[in-house]
Amino acid sequence: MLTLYYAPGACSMASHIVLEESGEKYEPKKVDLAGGEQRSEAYLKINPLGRVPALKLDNGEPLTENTAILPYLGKRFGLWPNDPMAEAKALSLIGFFASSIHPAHAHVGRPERYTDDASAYPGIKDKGLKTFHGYLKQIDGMLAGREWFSDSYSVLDPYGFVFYTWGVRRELPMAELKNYTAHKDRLLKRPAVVRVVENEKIKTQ
Ligand SMILES: N[C@@H](CCC(=O)N[C@@H](CS)C(=O)NCC(=O)O)C(=O)O
Repeated sequence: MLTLYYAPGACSMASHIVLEESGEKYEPKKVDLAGGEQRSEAYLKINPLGRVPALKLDNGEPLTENTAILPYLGKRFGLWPNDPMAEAKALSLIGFFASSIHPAHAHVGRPERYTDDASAYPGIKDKGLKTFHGYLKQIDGMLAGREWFSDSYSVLDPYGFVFYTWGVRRELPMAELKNYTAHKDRLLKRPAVVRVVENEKIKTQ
C-alpha cells in the first residue's frame, strides 16, 4: 500500500487528490510543517530534504519530488499521457510548475530561504508575489480553449489547481483569470477533489 506524507494546503495536495481519486487504499500521513516535523529525525529518513510530499511505495522505499511522484502516480492510475509528444509536454509543464512557479511562491512564504537579512524580506516577498502572479497569468493563457492541461484529465490538473489555491491564499485577483477559474471549477465538480479540499480546509475563492 502507498503512504502519502502531506501537509494541508501544501503542494502535496496534488498527490493527495490523485490518490483519493484512484480508488486504491492508501495511507495519508499528515506532517506538521508549522511545528517543524519535516525536520525531525524520523521524517528526514523519509525525505532528507525535509519537504512534503513524500510517497512511501509498496516496498517501503520513499519517493520524493512532485516531478517524480506525480508521473509515477499518473502511470499507475491511468492519469498520464501515453503518446510520447503528449508525455514530453506533460513533463515540460511539471518542470515549469516545480522549478518556476513553486519557488516564486516560496519567496512569499519562506523569504528566509533567500537571505539572512530580515530587513530584505519585504522586498523578496513583494517580488515573489509579482512573479508568482505573472506565472498564474501564463497558466490562464495556457488553458484558453482547453478543458484540461493535457488532452484529457491527468495529474497535471490537480498540480495546477494547487497554485490556484495559493493565489487565493495570497488574495490575488484570481477571478480575473477566467480560464484558470473555469479549470478550478471543473476540478471542484470531481467528488475526490471536494473531499480533499474539505479535508485540508482549503479556500478555493
Ligand atoms: N521540490 C519539491 C518542493 C517541495 C516543497 O517545497 N514542499 C513544501 C510544501 S509546498 C514543504 O515541504 N515545505 C516545508 C519547509 O520548507 O520546511 C517538490 O516539488 O516536491
